[in-house]
Amino acid sequence: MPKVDICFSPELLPLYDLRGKIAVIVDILRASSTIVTAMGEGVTHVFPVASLDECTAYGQQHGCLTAAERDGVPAPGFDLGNSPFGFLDAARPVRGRALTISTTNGTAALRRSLAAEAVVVGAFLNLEAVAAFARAQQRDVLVVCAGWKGQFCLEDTVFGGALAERLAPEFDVRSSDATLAALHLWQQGKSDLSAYLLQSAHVRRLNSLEASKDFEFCLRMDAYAEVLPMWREDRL
Ligand code: 3SL
Repeated sequence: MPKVDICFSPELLPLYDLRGKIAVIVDILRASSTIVTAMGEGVTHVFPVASLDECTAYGQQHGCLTAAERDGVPAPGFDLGNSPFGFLDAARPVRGRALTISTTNGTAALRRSLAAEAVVVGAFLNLEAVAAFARAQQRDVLVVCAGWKGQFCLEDTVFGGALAERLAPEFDVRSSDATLAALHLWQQGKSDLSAYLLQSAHVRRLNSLEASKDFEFCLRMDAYAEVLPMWREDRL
């Protein structure tokens, strides 16, 4: 039976063997939610990159939209920051465009997970798309939480619990303490996810940056239930 495991921080990735597994990269606030939104709104493909210099270079090389964030605020010199609402702005249509994006934690976590058999981007916005892919593949799943600068983040872990709940009982969600813990957190918070996650450090950071509407948006369950950003060669 395939298994669901959860890596609480990219710093812990060296402890995991990604080979043969599906890596689900999750940065609920906000990189994975933003990438799902971008593709749901018609962005053709995404180059997630770790550094701002790479983001500039990819933008020039591919003539694509550029988006970048550092420490929760848009990095200067790019078309967009890391808000999903940047891709919902009728004044700047994104349909048919390609995108390169660099964020503090999310895109770096993805680049560090490329040894997996399949690398997909997960968010509450596309939870069912991720679950359906895992069911179809019947492979072990490792949820890679982007966290914050190497530290644990509640919202990413709670996503892991939500995914585990959807995959049980077809998948083993009981033999990893990390998955058990994530399931407990999800079950604790799911009846009012917004109130539950309001306690998290990242939400406080976003609120202080006046990005609280992003928070509510990123919790919209299955709003893009058909969207599954997946790594292929050099892009999503
Ligand atoms: O760290 C990241 O990748 C970002 O998602 C952080 S923030 O939501 O833009 O603050």
